[in-house]
Amino acid sequence: MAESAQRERSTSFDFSSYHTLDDIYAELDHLASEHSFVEKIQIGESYEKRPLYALKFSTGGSDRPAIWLDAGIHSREWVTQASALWIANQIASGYGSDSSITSLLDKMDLFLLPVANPDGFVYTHTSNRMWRKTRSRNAGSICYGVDPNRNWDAGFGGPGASSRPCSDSYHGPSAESEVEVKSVADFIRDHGNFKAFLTLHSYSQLLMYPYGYKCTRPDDYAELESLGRAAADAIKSVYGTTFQVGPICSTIYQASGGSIDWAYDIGIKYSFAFELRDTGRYGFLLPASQIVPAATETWMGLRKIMEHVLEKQE
Ligand code: INF
Ligand code: ZN
Repeated sequence: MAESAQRERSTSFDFSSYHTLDDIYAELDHLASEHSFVEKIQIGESYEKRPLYALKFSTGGSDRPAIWLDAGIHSREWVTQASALWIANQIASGYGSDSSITSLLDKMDLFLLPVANPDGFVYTHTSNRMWRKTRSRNAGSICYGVDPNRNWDAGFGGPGASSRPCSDSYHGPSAESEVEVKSVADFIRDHGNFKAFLTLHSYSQLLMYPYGYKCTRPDDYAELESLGRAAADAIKSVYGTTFQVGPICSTIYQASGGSIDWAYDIGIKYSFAFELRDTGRYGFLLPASQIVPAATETWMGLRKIMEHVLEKQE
């Protein structure tokens, strides 16, 4: 592993294949070492004591308004961790040459957590490719894990989550019971100046905004809907891939305890969840050949949202 990591560092990272957690973390080190404005930070650690490493992109002051982007909260959704890495490289190499990235980073910080559920991710490599949840032990049950996208303090335990530990949408014993969730929630609360919370899932090709825990429209419905449509148009402009836009509840189903609902309710207006490729042909087993295309089109949508967020700061 160390030898391949070393080789990885000396040669360029292959963004067109899926990687282990160790190789992903080695690439974070590589990006941080190559760029003065990129720093690897530790957000916390997982249930099985793995570090939660994120990249901080910051070209200036300490308390700048910030954008959050995470991937891999559901461990089997491999195209999301891979896309996050590719996007991290785009941002790192784009500062100073790409006008949109440069103007964004001249005014705002960006935090990118490529593997939000490392224990689950390792488990998909070693034991069960289709694992979705965390790997925490559930008292009184033989079943492991909590759905980290049902564990946030937003309509927690309401309709659209299961109270059964063996369910793939088990909400857990209490909100933020999962250390992976609490670590991110604490980080966001402590930072206090996030303007956008963006999270990558797969699959279905959707671009969603709150709410999932209830089926009423958010106060910023009109702005989020029009921004979502603009982002979906940007996605489509690359390869023609169509993303459906709308609130979680009416776009797919009611789902309580989700991350973007929590972010929105603490005041982070620009909270979106992306469901990347595809629509079911390969599903979670998206071929590695589609990583870069999926990441490229997603990045076009993310840029559109980030440009809007920046515009609203100025
Ligand atoms: N998404 C669904 C889920 O059950 C829907 C969703 C997405 C709910 C975003 C809330 C927020 O969590 C996925 N996609 O699992 O991978
Ligand atoms: Zn998911």
